[in-house]
Amino acid sequence: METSKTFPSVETPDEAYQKTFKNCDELLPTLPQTKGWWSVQLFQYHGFWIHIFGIRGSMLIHDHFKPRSTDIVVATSPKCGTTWLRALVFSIINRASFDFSDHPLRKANPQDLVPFFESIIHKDGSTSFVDGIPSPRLLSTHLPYSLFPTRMTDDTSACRFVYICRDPKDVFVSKWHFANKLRPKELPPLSLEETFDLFCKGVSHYGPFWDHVLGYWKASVESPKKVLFLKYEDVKKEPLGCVRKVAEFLGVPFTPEEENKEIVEQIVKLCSFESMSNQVVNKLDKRYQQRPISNSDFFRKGEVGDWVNHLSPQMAEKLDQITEQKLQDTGFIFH
Ligand code: PAP
Repeated sequence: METSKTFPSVETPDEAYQKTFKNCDELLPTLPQTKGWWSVQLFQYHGFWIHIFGIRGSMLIHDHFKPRSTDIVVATSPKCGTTWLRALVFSIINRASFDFSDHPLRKANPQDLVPFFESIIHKDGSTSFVDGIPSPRLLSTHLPYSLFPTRMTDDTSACRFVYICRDPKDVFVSKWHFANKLRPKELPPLSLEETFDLFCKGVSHYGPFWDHVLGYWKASVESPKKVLFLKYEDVKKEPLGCVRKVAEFLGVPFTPEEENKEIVEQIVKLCSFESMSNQVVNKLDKRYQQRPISNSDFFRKGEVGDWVNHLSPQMAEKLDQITEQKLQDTGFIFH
């Protein structure tokens, strides 16, 4: 007893890290729960439906992550263009380091080049892995903006977020296809109608979708130097302009020499759906990857407006109405 008074026990970083795991385990049973679209359970955490991994990741980031001014976080609600934005940001930041004909994006899926933040923060049972990534660190997340600690989101810290959103009708269709791929074969397939109902109620991974979008939208209006807000449809329509905008936002605008060498055009081409979905690495099946999800599952159609092939006019109208209502007085519109 006397000894501990004289020499108060100092927590090692790993002990503190384990404490967060414990706190998370204690918290989970107290949260509202529901079945996810595939096998994982979702918990309602600070207003969002998130699986255990995401909540634990968020708590670890909150308690232990040491941001750097050079950190870049690619943020999305699932199926809004995560894979595409990861590829674009990676190639913008590393454009001087690689030849386009022998580029890392031709050998690796973007998720291996821009790792999932709430997942790698778990790696190796301490923060050593994430601390060891050289600057500038490129990280990807599905976490809502409100779940990041203020040391990352307040204006004084220079770490930046690039967010992409997408028409919820296309997001829903993309998510539904993806969930059916991931769903264990023993379970019946998810019907479009049943899943649509859940999506409208906000019950989907990292949902409600609209709250996720609005969190980043408001932050981008309040802090335009911290959060860049993009739309999938705009990037499809004006990819060159969007790539220039991202580079400028990240403090690495294209020089006249780079423009002359058509570097922007090469980035757009390399990251296009056609190019990426045809790379051998992105055709790999999960059986070869030791992962629950295949690289190929991240490439389906890559189009704007595919919802017309799946949703009835009534379903589309319902989603549009919810969107209009949720976005009322926010200054944000999808189109
Ligand atoms: P994630 O959030 O689960 O990581 P994400 O990459 O956002 O997934 O979603 C995949 C969607 O982006 C798919 O849309 P679809 O189902 O409507 O087809 C996928 O086809 C599309 N996608 C992937 N890569 C690209 C790309 N390079 N350009 C445009 N769309 C893409």
